[in-house]
Amino acid sequence: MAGGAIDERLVSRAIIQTYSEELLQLTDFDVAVVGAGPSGLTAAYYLAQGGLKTVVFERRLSVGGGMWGGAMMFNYLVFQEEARPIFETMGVRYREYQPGYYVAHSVEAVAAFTLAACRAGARIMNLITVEDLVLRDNRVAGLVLNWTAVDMAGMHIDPLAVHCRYVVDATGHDAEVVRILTQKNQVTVKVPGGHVQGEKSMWSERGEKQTLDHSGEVFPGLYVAGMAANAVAGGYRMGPIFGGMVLSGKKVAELILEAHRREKSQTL
Ligand code: 48F
Repeated sequence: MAGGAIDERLVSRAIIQTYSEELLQLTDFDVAVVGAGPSGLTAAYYLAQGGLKTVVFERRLSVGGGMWGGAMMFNYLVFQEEARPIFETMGVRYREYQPGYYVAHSVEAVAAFTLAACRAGARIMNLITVEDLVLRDNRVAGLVLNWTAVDMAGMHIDPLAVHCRYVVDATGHDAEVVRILTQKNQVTVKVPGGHVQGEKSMWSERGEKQTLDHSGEVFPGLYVAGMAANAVAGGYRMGPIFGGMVLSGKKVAELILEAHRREKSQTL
């Protein structure tokens, strides 16, 4: 490049070609994580770290979900002792507030979790909304995607389908993927009641425990993490404590890695 001259056609080609090549790689992969909040980013980090081809689909322009604003826009996160190793792994700086309670800046946390997931090898595709699932033989086999802009504009433009072996619903309070599954297919999921129960009012201690207890597979190939896990099973809201979110993401990643190992050893 001579004297700082910029060829904007080259810039355009670089963007279009690189994105398209990446997209072509993503028609078939191991795990889709829906939602780039704390639970989804954590799951993506551990899944990619474990060697699975992992893609995160995030509807919004920004990743981080409910992490950015802390609580009521006081942008600090609180987490408890059990989650400290995860914040350490992601490289988030924090300080102890009281024994067993830690605080970290929410913007630093979003940046660190996102970078850790990317560096572990997870692909993060923002501006994409998951609007449906692909099912085969009573198992989740992929996702149906559209641009969020198409969705927002209410334009009738058909989506695209991608195939993968496992899906993580990390869509937060609405548990969107599980709702779509049960509403469109008249199937039940593995929680009392068989469908999304919706979260109860706030009780942090119980909510944190329930989130972790309920994180896991709810339908063949479909796992729930974070607030989605809590909402599906009707757990208590836990409010602005983030340990349960990240522990949930890690737990789901470990369950999927284990399931993948089992499946591989059966096919050998
Ligand atoms: O809401 P969110 O941060 O979920 P989370 O990981 O964490 C919850 C906490 O942030 C907080 C809390 C903890 O005390 O209560 O709320 O469970 O992130 C969910 C992400 O999923 C995206 C959404 O934009 C957000 O960034 N999302 C939701 N539905 C879809 C989606 C969809 N259909 N397709 C793609 N992304």
